[in-house]
Amino acid sequence: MLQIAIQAKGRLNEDTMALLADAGISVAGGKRKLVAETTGFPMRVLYLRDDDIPQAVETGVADIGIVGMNEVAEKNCDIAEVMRLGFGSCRLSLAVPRNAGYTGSGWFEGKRIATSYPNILREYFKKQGIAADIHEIAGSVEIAPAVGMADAIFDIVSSGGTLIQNGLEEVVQVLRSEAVLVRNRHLNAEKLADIEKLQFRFRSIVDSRDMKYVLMNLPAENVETAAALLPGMRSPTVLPLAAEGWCSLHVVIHENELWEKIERLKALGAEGILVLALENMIR
Ligand code: PRT
Ligand code: ZN
Repeated sequence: MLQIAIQAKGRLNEDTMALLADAGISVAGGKRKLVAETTGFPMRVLYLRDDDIPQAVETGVADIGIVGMNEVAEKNCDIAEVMRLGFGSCRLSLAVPRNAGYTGSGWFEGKRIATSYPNILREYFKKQGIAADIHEIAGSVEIAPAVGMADAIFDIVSSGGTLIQNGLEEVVQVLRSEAVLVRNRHLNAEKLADIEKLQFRFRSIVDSRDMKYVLMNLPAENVETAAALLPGMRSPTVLPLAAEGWCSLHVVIHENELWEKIERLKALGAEGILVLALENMIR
């Protein structure tokens, strides 16, 4: 049976549990237990700290795991990325005090940088040919410059609010990250087949997340022009209406282009437009 390692508590826990639930997997019991059984898929859940997930997967304590790409990169474990999951987005960035007179990456030469991600930073500075002094600290990295522990920091940024609150300015984005499904590299065929099934469920959930199901009435003569506006779909669904010369068009549109597409469809005579949330898109 597959064993999946997920974050016990923290920023990835809620979205991970929601992804499992959407995939029809319910996890038994409270979070106090280290291991939990599931129904809806032959799988056992192992609750860990996110820092421990890459190694747990590498050593086979867990077969698969859900963790931030930043942790995978930092721990440098020999594990395989199965798929990106579209939540927990953030970046690992260098930030300096706003009044530091930052001039470019050469500024970091000889400076002290506080971080919880020393390996990624060391690698970055090596590539850039910069010799800086990396101070590994476990938490509250953003206050290090203010208390004189460092000249700059290398930390996770999402909205950027924490940096602003601490008088810091993001100057270099080194790594973009999101939650990923990872797996052990040495699994038997049965486990690999189970992972493929799981991936299929996750894929349809992730793909449908930003999509809308749109229905409208449209003059039949404009159906072909409308279909041309909607690339990416094999073909939209067109149903005749009782009213002569009209049809009903059903399409799936990405949230990012929803309003732009709707305006253009309206210009083609679309009426009675309904926009519905899409729960799942199984390809
Ligand atoms: O207890 P455990 O070790 O499991 O958890 P943790 O405390 O080490 O990690 P946790 O729960 O804070 O984060 C888990 C993962 O969430 C990270 O490894 C990232 O992959 C991802 N993630 C996404 C983030 C953020 N966004 C984020 N904003 N992790 C941390 N932050 C921090 C950031 O460092 C800053 O201090 O949140 C603060 C607010 O960020 P702003 O920019 O929005 O102000
Ligand atoms: Zn952690």
